Amino acid sequence: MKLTQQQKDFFDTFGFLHVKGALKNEIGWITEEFETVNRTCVLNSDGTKKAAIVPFIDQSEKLCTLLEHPVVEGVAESLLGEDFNYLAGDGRYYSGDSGWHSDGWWDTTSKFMKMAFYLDPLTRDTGALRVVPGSHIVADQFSTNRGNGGKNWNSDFGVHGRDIPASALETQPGDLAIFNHNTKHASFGGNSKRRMFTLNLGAHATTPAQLEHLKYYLGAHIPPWAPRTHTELMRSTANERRMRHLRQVIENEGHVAELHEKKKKQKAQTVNA
Ligand SMILES: O=C(O)CCC(=O)C(=O)O
Repeated sequence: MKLTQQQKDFFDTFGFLHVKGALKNEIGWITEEFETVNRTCVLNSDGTKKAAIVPFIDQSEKLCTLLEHPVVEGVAESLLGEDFNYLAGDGRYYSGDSGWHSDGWWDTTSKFMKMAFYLDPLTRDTGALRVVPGSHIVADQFSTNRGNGGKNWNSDFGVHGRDIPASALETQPGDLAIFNHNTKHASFGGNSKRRMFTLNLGAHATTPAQLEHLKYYLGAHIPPWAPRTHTELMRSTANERRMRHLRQVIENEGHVAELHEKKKKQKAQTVNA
């Protein structure tokens, strides 16, 4: 599935895109796999409950195939180019509101985005993803993770976060909700078991600056308990088509284990000081 030029222009201009019904015919097995992963993978190694499972689709052989699914791959290629990178993603039962934030902040050198799958029908006031159109654009009001000189969008504008002017992506299961990592997003009024999972995706890095961004991204996103971006399952079951979206990440994540080790040591030093 390829997006139209209008859809691509919409995404570049407003920083998000709602592709309705794209995976409507597949949503049965996708939801079943979501539930299975959550049933079998809910505890951290210390026995506490996980808030989110990262990476998510990597836990299920069937969900791994989403990366080469003609709809997912076609939509991602339309927005990021052919050899886009798969940068993991999370899955969880969201509970309640999630406040306004960006998923990091990137200048125009690199393009990173999130593709979100919401598995229940959602409306503006029952947890649908809200986005501030155009807030991905590099401008003083939006840059930095909080934006506008460090303002907290949930409290510093004199209105409740739910009254910040925004578009709501009122999704049905099978829709794709896609947004640039810079785009300010939030949700309000969701119940205690709002099911969703995401794919983080980035354009293939072709310049030294983009490669540096990719390495920085991996260092910041790979959780300390998983010094690799993808699971063994994701990699060992990959066909050549999927490998196109894994290879550049595999080649550029070598520094992350060392980075985690360094952070661990720094933390221990701070505790012992
Ligand atoms: O659905 C939500 O409440 C917010 C999702 C979100 O913040 C994210 O996936 O980055």
